[in-house]
Amino acid sequence: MTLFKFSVGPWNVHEGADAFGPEVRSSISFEHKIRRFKEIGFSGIQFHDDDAVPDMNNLSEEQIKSHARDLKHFLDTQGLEAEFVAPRLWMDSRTIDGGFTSNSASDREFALWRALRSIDIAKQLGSNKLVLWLAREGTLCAESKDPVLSLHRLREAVNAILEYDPHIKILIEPKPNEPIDRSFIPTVGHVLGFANGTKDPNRVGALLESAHAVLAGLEPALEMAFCLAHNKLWGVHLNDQNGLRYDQDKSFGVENIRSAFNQLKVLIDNGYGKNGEYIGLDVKAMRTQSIEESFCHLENSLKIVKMLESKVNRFNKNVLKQYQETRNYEALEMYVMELLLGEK
Ligand code: XLS
Ligand code: MG
Repeated sequence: MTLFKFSVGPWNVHEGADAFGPEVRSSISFEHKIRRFKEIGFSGIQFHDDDAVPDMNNLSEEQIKSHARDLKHFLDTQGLEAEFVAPRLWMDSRTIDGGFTSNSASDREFALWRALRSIDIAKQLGSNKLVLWLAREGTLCAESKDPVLSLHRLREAVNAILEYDPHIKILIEPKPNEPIDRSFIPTVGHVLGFANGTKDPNRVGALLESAHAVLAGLEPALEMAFCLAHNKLWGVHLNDQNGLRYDQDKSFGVENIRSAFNQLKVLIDNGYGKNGEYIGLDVKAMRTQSIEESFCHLENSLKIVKMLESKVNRFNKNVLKQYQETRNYEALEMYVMELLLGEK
């Protein structure tokens, strides 16, 4: 039996706003969320920089660090650790047109400032992982940015981040679209290619989110496999997604249980977690959910992970071998179906 460590972010319990309607639940305090996460079975917390240090734009670098130290103390008292910090480069008026790839030099400077402060925060929290979800690093109007220049700008920013701290590892979380129309780094294949052009490719890897791979028309399990084959799968965000629609962040496995099974299978078969990697969940409650039930999607996702983990452990390698030898993949497929449907 594997002993995965699980992580989650405060944004995964939210007030229910979507692109077409305002908030429908009142806010739950940060401390309450963190305590509930622990009770539910999480041991790691994922942070955006301003989840960790609210109002950081108006604080000095020293104040930011000191706030982060207080947070570390709180996490310690709860027996939790910080998995990573990610600069939130999509909410500020200075990142409307992207951060690192904005056409405006002062906007790019702001984006780098936030990334470096995220490292300061991560270090105070005892983490060496910086996640870059490149939310607006792409275009709304295809001709608005020079795509080659933009990738050079992104590389410059990543190099500056690598230089700032010799121990920091950068996990790029790709997504093909939303909130932008087209992303400059849409898949983990792009991440790994891009990593090779940076100053220290050994410190630039990937975080794969299931839904983001589906949005790119790809199979999340194979995207994970691609990174694992390169020793570059440093984080995962398990969730689910109904095809090429808006980003749904559904509970893990609720749309495509076979794909969810294969995601866990590739992680377990390849020893994911042995270097301390977390199984992160990036799921959101439906808008219809009441505030009293606004942690259900997290409990459900964890339960589904564990149920599928036991299916992976029951997957019979001898049966597999036999069907591989006879090339009877119809039988293999039926075996998997029966396993998933509880007949094996
Ligand atoms: C959004 C992303 C985001 C990142 C963290 O689509 O998944 O939640 O995981 O910045
Ligand atoms: Mg994510």
